[in-house]
Amino acid sequence: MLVLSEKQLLRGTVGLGLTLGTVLLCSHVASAATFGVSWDDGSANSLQDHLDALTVSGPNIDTVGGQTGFERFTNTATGGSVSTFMFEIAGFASTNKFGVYNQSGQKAELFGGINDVSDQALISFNNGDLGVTRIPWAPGNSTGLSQSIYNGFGNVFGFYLERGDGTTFYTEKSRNGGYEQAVVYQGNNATTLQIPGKSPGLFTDNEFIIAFEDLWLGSNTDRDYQDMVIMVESVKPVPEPATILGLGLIGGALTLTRRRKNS
Ligand SMILES: [Ca+2]
Ligand SMILES: [Ca+2]
Ligand SMILES: [Ca+2]
Repeated sequence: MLVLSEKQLLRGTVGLGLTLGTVLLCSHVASAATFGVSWDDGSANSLQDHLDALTVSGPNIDTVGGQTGFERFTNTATGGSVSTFMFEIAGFASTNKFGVYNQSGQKAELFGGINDVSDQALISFNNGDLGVTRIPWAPGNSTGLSQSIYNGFGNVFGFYLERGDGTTFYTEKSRNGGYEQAVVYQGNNATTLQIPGKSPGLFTDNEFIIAFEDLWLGSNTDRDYQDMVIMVESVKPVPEPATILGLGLIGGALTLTRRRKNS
């Protein structure tokens, strides 16, 4: 009879976990968002064009190959996170809103129609409660400083875009009828970006760019993904389904081995 040691079994399941993870990752990449020609004068208005225009040095952000697929996030040790408004190129620009939502769908607005480039929102995570401070900065409008507290919001969240007609899209595909309405890029510690009004700075790996498409992909849409583009820092992606599956397999295998040893 073949008896595997815990170490051998663990090694085997890690391999299996990695294989499954790779398969899931591949299928994920295959289903990554594809871009269409923007209806906002498409020739020089792609998400790629606009990110390139903010790139001071280092490699350009790859809007196709750089998609992470991250859907949900949580806080890091500071208990705070700054979001900076980059750009929005959309017919709905004056009425679109952007914010974070929790697992039960509660929304906390970070930016509204009044906001524009360089404006910032500071999120504070306070042991289950969420505070948001919205700060307008030049260039653009200079009014609208405001603060809100969301009790019991929690600290696991995704990002949403809400249109003036109430239609809302989420970073979680499952909430959009399976369609990817947002693309998410992670900093590479190599590209220096300058958002108008801000000092140039390195796009570090605790920073993410969230770029939304505000027309549903299940219907007529231009898929330009530059309808609302925000940079967020000091947040951490929560484990992807592939990681959870892999850890579950390892945990299950260890329990099985221990039971065998005990009996
Ligand atoms: Ca657009
Ligand atoms: Ca501004
Ligand atoms: Ca669009």
